[in-house]
Formats: sequence, C-alpha cells, structure tokens
Amino acid sequence: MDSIIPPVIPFRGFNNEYYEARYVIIGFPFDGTTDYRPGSKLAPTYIRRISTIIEQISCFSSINIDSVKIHDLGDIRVYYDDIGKTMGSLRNAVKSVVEDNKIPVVIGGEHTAVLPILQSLKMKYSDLIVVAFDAHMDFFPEWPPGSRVTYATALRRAYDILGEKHLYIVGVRAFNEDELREIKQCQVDIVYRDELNERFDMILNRMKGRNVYVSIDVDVLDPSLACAVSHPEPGGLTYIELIDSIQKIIERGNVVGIDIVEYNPLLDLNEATGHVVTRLLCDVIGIHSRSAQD
Ligand SMILES: [Mn+2]
Repeated sequence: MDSIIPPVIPFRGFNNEYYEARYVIIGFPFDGTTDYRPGSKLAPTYIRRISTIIEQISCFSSINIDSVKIHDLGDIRVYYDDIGKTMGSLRNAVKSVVEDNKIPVVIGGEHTAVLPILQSLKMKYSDLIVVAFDAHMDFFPEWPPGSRVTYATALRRAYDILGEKHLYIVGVRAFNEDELREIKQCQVDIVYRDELNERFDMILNRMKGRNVYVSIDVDVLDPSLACAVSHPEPGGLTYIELIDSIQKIIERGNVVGIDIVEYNPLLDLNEATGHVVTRLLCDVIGIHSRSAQD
C-alpha cells in the first residue's frame, strides 16, 4: 500500500507478521484542522518510542503485552493540501484490516480520524454502536463556519454515518451553546462527567452482544494526569475510571475497533502524558485480548 509509511520503530520495538496478528496499529499523523495548538500529528511516533521502554505487564490488564499478536502497519500518508485524500488513505487502511477480520487500533492525530474509520467499519458492521470518551462534544455542525470536517465537528459527522441512537459520548464536561442546540435535535446519548456512575451502567445494558467501536480522546482524562492535549478540561476521569468503563464495554459488547486520539507531544514537556497514553493503549489491548481468551 503506497498510502502507508512503514514504522521506523514499530510499536514495542518489534513487529509480528500481519497474517498472525489480531490487532493492527495504524498511525494517523494528522492535525491539519487543529486551529489552536497543533502537534498531535507527532503522537504516533512518540507513542511508538515510549512503547519500547514501558513495562510488559500492568495490574490493570494482567497481560504481557508482548504475548499479544500486534502488527504495526505504520502511518497513513498525509496530504496537507487534500484532506479528502488523507481521509481516503485511512479509510482504505482500516477497510483492509477489517476485511481481514482483525481489530484496527488507530493512534491519532486529531479526532477527525473517526470519520474514515467509521465509514469502513459500517460497511462490515451495519448496526455499529460507537462510544466516544471525550471532555467535549465535538458536535459543531460546522467549525469554523463553512467547514464540515474538522476536529470540532468529528462526532457530529460520526452521527451522520451512524444514525440515531448509535452514538454515546462519555465524560463530557465543557461545551458550546451551538453544540447543545445540535445535540437536542439529534438522538445522541451524552453521559456527562458527573453522571458517569448512574447513567453509564444503564447504557452498558444496550451494548450486550452488539458490535461496538471505542474512540478515546485523551482529553477525557483529568489534566492532572494528561495535560498534553490541545483543550484540557478540569474535573476529568481518573485512569481507573476510564479503564473500568472500557473494561465494562468490552465485557458486554463485541469491540471491533479502537482509537486513541488528540495526544499532543509538543505540549508534553516531561512526556508524562505520553507514558499515560501508551500505558492506556497497552491496557486496552490487553483487556480486550484477555476477554477473547476467557
Ligand atoms: Mn475530541
């Protein structure tokens, strides 16, 4: 695939063969619509490097990440003068991974990644449910005015693809009147940060036996542990709250794809956020692989 650039250092520093892999990592080094603090395009490179030095096992998954069959495909090629072509590269990469019955794990880059990912997943899983963990709604109909495909419209466009009652946005704690108005006209379930305990469990019942995609915007975490994002919001989820929530989804639904987006290494002076994000990636893959073994 000439729309893919193989990794210089693959995830964990070594690569399993594609044919034997259950999980396929795809980097999306793109932050071209980010108007405030760009830098998330560097995340795939940083995460790969940090992944080579972190411990094999954490107590949250109890899985040795090196025992999981992961193939790192590399980064999709980005065309800064052609967002459509850039999205097409990611769409094609995800499509072939899904057709080969593997789980795509996309490392952003900005949250616009969900569009091409969901377009591909919908072809195979027509009744797909999406759970997006995000401090924000990303639900502007257009932002900036006239622009339909940007980081601020990402989940609004996801809704276009998914239709009513198939999108859940969890951990929200900051939004704009325009988004609120739009949300009220759409059948989207928002689990505000302060409702995580009561409402989230209710929503989990609807995941039972369904195909689910999990999108993790790093800004859903509290800035005290993940401040290297373009729009940090206080009062976020703890690491354990996020891991617990994802684990509950994995226990009930059939998770068919994952992304982790919006980590910005340029804001990560001590690389603390990078370590949290890389651990999160290993834990989520570990928990998912454990559930398949049980
Ligand atoms: Mn987001």
